[in-house]
Amino acid sequence: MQLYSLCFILDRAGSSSGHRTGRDPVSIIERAEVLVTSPGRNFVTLRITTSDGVTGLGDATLNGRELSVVAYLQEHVVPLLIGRDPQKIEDTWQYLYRGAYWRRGPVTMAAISAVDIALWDIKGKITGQPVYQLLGGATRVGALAYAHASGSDLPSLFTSIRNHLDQGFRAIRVQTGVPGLGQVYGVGTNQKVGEKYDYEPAKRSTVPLEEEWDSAAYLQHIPAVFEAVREEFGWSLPLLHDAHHRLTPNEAASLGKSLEPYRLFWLEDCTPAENQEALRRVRSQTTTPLAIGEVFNSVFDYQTLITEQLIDYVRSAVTHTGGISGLKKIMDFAAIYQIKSGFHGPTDISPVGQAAALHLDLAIHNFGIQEYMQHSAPTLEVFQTSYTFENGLLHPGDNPGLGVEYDDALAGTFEYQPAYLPVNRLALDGTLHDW
Ligand code: KDG
Ligand code: MG
Repeated sequence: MQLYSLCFILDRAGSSSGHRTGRDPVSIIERAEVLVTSPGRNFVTLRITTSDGVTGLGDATLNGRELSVVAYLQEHVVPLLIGRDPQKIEDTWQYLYRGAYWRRGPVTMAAISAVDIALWDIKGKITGQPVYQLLGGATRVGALAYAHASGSDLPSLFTSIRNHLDQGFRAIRVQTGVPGLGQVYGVGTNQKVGEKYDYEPAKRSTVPLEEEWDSAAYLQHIPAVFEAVREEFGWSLPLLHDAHHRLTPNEAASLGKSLEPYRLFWLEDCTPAENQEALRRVRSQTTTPLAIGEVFNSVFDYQTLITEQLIDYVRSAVTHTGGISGLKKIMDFAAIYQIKSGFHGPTDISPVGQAAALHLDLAIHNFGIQEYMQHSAPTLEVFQTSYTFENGLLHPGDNPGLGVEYDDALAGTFEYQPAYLPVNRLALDGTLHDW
């Protein structure tokens, strides 16, 4: 059963749009539905339908806060869409962002993202072009993807890396357990040869699971892990690592330094970056490349980081930064400072969000790498995608629009289930720690 679905159907053409930005539209937005499904994990999708019957899909999934975006869309965005010209993507973006008074924030920006992505999908279908063509066309043959490999210990980590290399990945994110700690976020346990790694969704429960954390034990352990991985897999394999915002700037600087000998592709989210100036400390101390931004939602979150070149990669998702239009603005700004993309692509970005990222990956010049965590089989039955993964590269396909179809009947069989990301507390004394 689909719990949340809302349609606004217009009865008088153009009556609710009230905007005057050019000629009368050929078609108008007639309906917008907020769809929630949970094929293994929760996804929120916006489907916009025009008066000509063209539909577009947008991803509005905000992990662990899904229903707040549902409400924002249903109560405050969908009524504004009805009667608008579906072709006016930029005007609609500005209308929802600049016109809202309350700007930015993850909920608002996820909602704007969904509208923007759906309108790009519609424009693609109206023009008969894949979205990347509308963004200027391909500037590469495919987007280099990185996989998530992990293990509680070195043998299981190596198995996981081999599994991903066997699948054709040419860049690997490496996460491991930490001696003395129990379950560590992002680390799969006891993987068998050939087994697909998928630590998501975090075990579903109505309150967040609590995990233990110890920064000193982690800082002591990680360099030895990369030394062992380099010894086993050589020096040409791009390796990435995610610190999940858990370190102080000084600890992050120390980790960056200690990882320099292993030549990482990037160190991600080394410290919480609400305080952008804190990255000056890290940057001045290490040449390990830095990636930040999966929790950011606007260009202002990056302003200091980009203008002072404190990072090397923008980690945002299309789904959380105002869609293709929002993230393209950030990437154009970043390009001036030689900062590249590394768009967020875990399984809580829906296949619609992932497809949107791939179109942008193909089109922008300052592409760096694309995260590709691979959705579960049930998710890919609900969201049928045209993107391909070959020889380590992702391609969005050449279907008009984004290239994703949504199976309503199947989606309706997966009911929303409350689920949270875990929180972590210090092993020493239980103090709640940074993500
Ligand atoms: O919703 C949060 C997850 O998407 C995030 O924790 C995964 O850190 C992550 C990553 O790099 O993909
Ligand atoms: Mg991350």
